[in-house]
Amino acid sequence: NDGYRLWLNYEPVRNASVKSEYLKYAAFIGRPASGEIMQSASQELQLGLGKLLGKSVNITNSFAGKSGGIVFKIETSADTAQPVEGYRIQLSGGNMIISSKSEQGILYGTFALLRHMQMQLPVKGLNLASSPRVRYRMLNHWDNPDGTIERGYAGQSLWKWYELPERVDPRYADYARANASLGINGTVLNNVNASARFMSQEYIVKVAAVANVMRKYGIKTYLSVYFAAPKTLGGLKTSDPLDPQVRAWWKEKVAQIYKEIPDFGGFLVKANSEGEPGPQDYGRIHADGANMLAEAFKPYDGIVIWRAFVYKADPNADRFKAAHEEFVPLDGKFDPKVIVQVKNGPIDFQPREPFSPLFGNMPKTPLGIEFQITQEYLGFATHAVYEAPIFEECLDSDTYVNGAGSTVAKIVDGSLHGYERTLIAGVANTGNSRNWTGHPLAQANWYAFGRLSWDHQLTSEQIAREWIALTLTQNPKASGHITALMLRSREIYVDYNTPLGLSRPWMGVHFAPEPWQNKGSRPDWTAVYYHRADSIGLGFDRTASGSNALAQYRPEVQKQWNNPDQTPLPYLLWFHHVRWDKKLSTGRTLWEELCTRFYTGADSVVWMQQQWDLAKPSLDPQIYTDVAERLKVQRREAIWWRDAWVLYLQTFTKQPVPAGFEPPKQTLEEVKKSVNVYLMR
Ligand code: BDP
Repeated sequence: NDGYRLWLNYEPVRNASVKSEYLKYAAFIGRPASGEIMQSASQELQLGLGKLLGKSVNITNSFAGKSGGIVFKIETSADTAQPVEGYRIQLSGGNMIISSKSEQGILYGTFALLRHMQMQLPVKGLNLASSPRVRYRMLNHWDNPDGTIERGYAGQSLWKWYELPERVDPRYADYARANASLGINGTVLNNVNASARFMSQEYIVKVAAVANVMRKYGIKTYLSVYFAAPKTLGGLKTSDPLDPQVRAWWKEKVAQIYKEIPDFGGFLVKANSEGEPGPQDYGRIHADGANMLAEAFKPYDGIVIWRAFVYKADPNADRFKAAHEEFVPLDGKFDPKVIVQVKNGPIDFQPREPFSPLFGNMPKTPLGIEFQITQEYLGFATHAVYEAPIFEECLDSDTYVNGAGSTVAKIVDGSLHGYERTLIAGVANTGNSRNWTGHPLAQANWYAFGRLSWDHQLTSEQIAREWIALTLTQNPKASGHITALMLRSREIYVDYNTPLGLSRPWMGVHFAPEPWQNKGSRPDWTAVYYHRADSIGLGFDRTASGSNALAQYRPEVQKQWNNPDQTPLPYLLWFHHVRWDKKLSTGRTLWEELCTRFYTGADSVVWMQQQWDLAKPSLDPQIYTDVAERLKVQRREAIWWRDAWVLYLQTFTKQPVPAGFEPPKQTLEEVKKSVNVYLMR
């Protein structure tokens, strides 16, 4: 098993009694006359049943009166109140019926049934029904036209622009199958730091060839746009969103795209952020830019997704506050076709962040959430970090904007403010590595993102168990060890990387420890800006005595984080500058607690190795070895992180490593040297 098949392994069902139950419904696949999505569903079912049951099952459209098969049924509003993409699977008249109002729902039901069968669950009383809670469930690829991937650690881009449109890599279809199996229904093919070339006719036809594959699996294709394209590609004098020629250019551009891609999804825009062009270059506001594009989409189904990831180069500002400051005043100013896409936290995909204070504070604007699946800040493709707890923690956070229970999830799924256009996006971790994600366990992050984008009520543990059963093993003991490893992996990483609410101990590479970095072209592009270590203590004061970023939250939330004595330890240094010798709730001083976390974090990687080894007898040898070797790298790098932090912070605390922990074997200068190797050109 080289990991290529992901969670669609379709291993033969070994439990004989379960298998004979399944075989009772394997006489035929009944598919009414249909479009291409239902054809994909029937083909997938045929493939799955073939492998699971070792039987080739025919697809037929003349199944009236027959029994013993699996039948697709399109329902009308009179039959069911379920949302369009929802499905139901039931036994009726000797058949198994997969019903939905849409072909897409049938496809999702088919994958749900295959999941059920892969897990060898019983048929008796089968009644599975599910609907997505969020409308746009999408991956954002940060893939560049030259095949590189920004913050990608699993090889080169899946999209082979130089071969398209004539050669359509078969892998595109497998990518689409994997996503559809989770309910993902949109994909942005190119990096938010976008190239204007995607707006050219040459590239539009390439994109159309990819979209033709995605369409068969109910996935819409989107593009990131370069805001200055009217100038650079169109030859206009300006890209000012209020200029009539610019507006006409975008209208024509969108029309040109729809000619080639009739179901085109829309645009994703990063504007006036990290050097990207945008409406502010012309003295306009974000809403001017977004609304101009929305106008171009008026005749079509497509949407404009405008990112709120902005922070200006102001030496006195707290970056934490930037998005809220810029976007809250724009609430109510966006066209209804615009969704504002907000990163889960206020800074940037850190191992742990409080939820973004934008959630709940723009009630008149649909806010989508953006998570990062690729492990930019989570050890690239060598550290095992199961991300579902990160997603879950944010979605479950209570913003209190409409009283208790106003969770981020309820804002994102539209139920709190009545948004109809709702969105969850994940920055993809895929590449052309044979196993798609580099680290075999990183597949679980793609899986978890997809499952949560469909249903944010699923728990991290449920999803982990499911993924393990589909992908690695169904042996209960082995599954227990791997579940334990996965569920603790994020806290372990946080402990050796950024404990107690530290953040961003990096410069540009986001790989090696650099908490000492104090030189950058702007203050918020240094590490010291974030942790603020000095002879007195550590952490960023964001209370009223500091930047007062806390004021961007509701009083109930402020109360949780305002008082350093009551702030939960995971968030402590996000909001407070704490004295080195302050006693924490654990009974240890800040310095002792930090050391405890750095050391136990790094040592816990050994525990992860043990869990993985205990599962070995039930694992495919190739996957076992791959993960075991990556865990060795993780162990070595966790010690590196620990030593870097401990030695660096000692230059402020002047205190020894607490008793019971062995002081680092290397000096700070030696660690810095070894880090510099990774930063050399
Ligand atoms: C940061 C990445 C950078 C992205 C940026 C973004 O370091 O590469 O371009 O986010 O989201 O995390 O636009």
